[in-house]
Amino acid sequence: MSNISELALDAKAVLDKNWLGTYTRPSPRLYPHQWNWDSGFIAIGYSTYDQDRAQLELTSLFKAQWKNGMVPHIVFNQKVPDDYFPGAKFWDSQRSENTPEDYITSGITQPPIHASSALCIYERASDKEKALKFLEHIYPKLLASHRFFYNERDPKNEGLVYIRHPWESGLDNSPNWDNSLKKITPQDLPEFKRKDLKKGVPSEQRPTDDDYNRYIYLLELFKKHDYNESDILEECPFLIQDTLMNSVLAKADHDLAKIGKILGENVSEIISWEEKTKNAINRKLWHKGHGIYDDFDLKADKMIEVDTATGFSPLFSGAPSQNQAQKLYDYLDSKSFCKLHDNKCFSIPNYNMEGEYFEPLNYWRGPIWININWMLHLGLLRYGFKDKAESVKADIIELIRRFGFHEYFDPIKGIGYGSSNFSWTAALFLDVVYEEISNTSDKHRQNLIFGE
Ligand code: 9WN
Repeated sequence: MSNISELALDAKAVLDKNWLGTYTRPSPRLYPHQWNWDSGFIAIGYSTYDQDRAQLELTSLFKAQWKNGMVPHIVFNQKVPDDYFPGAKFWDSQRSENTPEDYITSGITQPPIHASSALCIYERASDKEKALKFLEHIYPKLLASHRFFYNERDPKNEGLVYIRHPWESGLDNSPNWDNSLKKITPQDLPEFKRKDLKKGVPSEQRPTDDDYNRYIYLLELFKKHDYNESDILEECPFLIQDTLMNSVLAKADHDLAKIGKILGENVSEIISWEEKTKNAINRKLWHKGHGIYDDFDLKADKMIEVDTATGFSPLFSGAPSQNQAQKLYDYLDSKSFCKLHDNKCFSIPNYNMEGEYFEPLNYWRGPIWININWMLHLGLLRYGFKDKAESVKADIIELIRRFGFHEYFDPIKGIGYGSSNFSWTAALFLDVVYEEISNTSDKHRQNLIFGE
C-alpha cells in the first residue's frame, strides 16, 4: 500500500513518461499528440512542482492557435504521423485560411480550461517575475481564444457557445449526444481504419463503429467547407450548447479577468462575458423538473433531457444559486450518481447509474473520470458541501491508490479502464494532494474554491 507521497512520485513518473520535450502526450500508446484540454489539466499538475514545464505546456499549445483565435483540439506530433486516427492528413486542416504556419492541427476545439491553468501557474509560482512574464505572453492569446468562442460560436449572442462535434465536448460518446447523432445518416464516407482498437484497449471500452462513422461524417462536412465557421453553421446537423463547455468557459472568463487585473488591463469585456454566460446557463440550461442542468440541441431546438455528471458542472463556474446548488447536491448524492457510500462508491460516474443507457465499462457512458470529479470536488467546496467534496477527493485518491493512473474507472468495482499511465489523472492527483504534501496553504485552491 502506497502512501500519498509515494503516489505523488508515481504521478510525476507518469508525467515524465509522457513528456515529449515541450509538451505532454495524454498517454504513451493511445494518444501520441498534444491534446487541448488535457494540456490545461496537465499544466495544473506541473504547477505543483515544475513551473517551467507548466508554462511550457501551455505556451506550446498556444503556438498552434489558429488565426481566428481557436485553440485546436489536437496539435499533431509530426514524428509519429501514422499513430492515431484521424491523423493530420485526414483532417487536412490547411484548407482553412486560419491555420497556423508551423503546426499541423485538427480543425475543432475543446473546453477552454487554460486561463484557469495559467492563473494557477502564476499563483503557485516560486519565481513570480518569470510567472508574470509568462502571463504577459499568454494573456493576449487566451483573450483571443475566448473571443473566438463569443464571436464564432454564439451566433445569436446569447452568452452560450455551441459545440459542433462530440470530440469538442471532450466527452465523445456521452449519452447526451445519442439523439442528435442518431439523426445523422453517415453517407458517402471515405474509407478509413480506426487505430484506437489496436492499442490494447478492449472495444467495449471505446466508442462504436457507428459512432466513428458519424464523427467522420461531421469531419468531412467541415473539410467540405474548408473549416469556415459560418458555412459550417448553415449545414452542420450537430450543434449543441453544452453545459460543460459553457461552465468551463465561464470559470475561465473569471480567471482570465483576474489575470488581466494582475497585468493592469481593462477587463470589463471579460467580466461581462462571464456574467452573460452564467445567466444564460441558468436561463436556458437549468432543468427545473430534473434539478440538474441539461444541454440544448440547437438543431432540434430543444433541451436534451439526459442527465450526466456534466449537468453538475455549473457548480464549478459559480452559476447556480444556493437553492439550485442544493438541488444539484441532492441529485448528486442519490443512487443515480453515488452508491451512498456502501463501500462501493467510487465517486461520481459520468452517467446516471440508474439510467437507461448506463454502461459501467464504456468510456463516457458510465465510468468515473478524474477531471470531471476534480471539477465537481471544487464546485462542491465552493457551495459549502464540504463533506461531500472531501469524500469525492478521498475517492479520487483511493481509486488511484488501488487501481493506478488510468484514463477512467468502473463506478461499481473501481477497476481502471482505457489507457494506463494517463497524464491528466496523474496531474490532477498532484493537484488534490498538493496542500497536504507541501504543507502550505494553497492560495490557488482557496481561490478556486471560494471563487474570489
Ligand atoms: C478524441 C485525449 C482525449 C481527451 C478526450 C477523450 C479522448 C479522443 C479519442 O482522448 O478523445 O479527441 O481518440 O477518443 O474523450 O476527452 O481529450 O486524452
